[in-house]
Amino acid sequence: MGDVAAPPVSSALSHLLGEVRAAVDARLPALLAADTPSKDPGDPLPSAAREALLSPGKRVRPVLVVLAGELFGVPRARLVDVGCAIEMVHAASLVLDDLPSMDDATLRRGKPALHVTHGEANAILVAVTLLARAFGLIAEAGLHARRGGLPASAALDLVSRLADASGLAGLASGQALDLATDAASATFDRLETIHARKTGALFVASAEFGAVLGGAREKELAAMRSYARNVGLAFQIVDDLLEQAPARESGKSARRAPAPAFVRHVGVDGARSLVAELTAHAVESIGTFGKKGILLREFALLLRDRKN
Ligand code: GRG
Repeated sequence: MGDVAAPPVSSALSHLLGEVRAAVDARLPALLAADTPSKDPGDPLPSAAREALLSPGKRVRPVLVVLAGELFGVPRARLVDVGCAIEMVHAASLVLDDLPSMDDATLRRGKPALHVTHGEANAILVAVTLLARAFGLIAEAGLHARRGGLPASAALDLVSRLADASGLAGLASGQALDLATDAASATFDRLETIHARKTGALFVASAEFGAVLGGAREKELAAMRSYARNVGLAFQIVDDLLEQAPARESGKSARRAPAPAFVRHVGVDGARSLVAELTAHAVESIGTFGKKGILLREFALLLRDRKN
């Protein structure tokens, strides 16, 4: 399968990225605060949770929710909040990933990691809070279908998919396998399983969220899943390539001994070819959508060529 040439980012995608990031950044504080019954100055959790959630991330997963949903004609207003739920699970995973017992990273998004600023116990509690809030806000949308929420059956469907992406088939399992795997002896298959769960699962859930809300048929859902699985894996490998850069560029600094990564297994050139191949597979998966898939295609190429 050949490489896919990178066009410059179209103004349509560039607009969408700007709008979705702004909408997510505007919505996250309100969605989080709904979970804050009182403002007790002695309670460190609300401000720590805000710090973890609102620090400047790329908001890639909510963008994928919107791209997938808009392909099926879902209004953006229906997609942003559920994209924020995915972003909360992602933020929780970053906080946990940085803990001394995990990657032992002191920098995240270019700033001190949450356990450095708020202590380990608060960091764990923030992750639990964000995770609970993510599920809570989707459930609430299902309880308020008539007031701009979601049909209850759709909300349940999303909750179930997010649970799958978080647990024994997703993030938590991927991280446990990652920690249990010796970087030097990791097989290709093991690396694929780790990263499909650690990173791919939330990408898949994001694409599914949009497609499910758009009433996608099973064949269309399968195409979106394949796209997201390939883009997610490629995203992780690019992440590993970027992490080889100094911490001030990648924004993250891990003290843990080398983690299992494709770059170590197949070398830098091999990893770059793998990224190109996975991206080409992703683009092929959405061929079935014809011109409607153009922004998803551009998005895959943009992530392949990203520099941060
Ligand atoms: C929260 C259910 C749950 C489990 C946590 C710790 C853990 C289990 C999983 C670790 C998952 C992890 C950190 C995977 C790496 C994924 C990745 C490529 C992160 C970087 O994502 P970006 O580039 O980050 O989107 P920004 O900062 O832009 O948001």
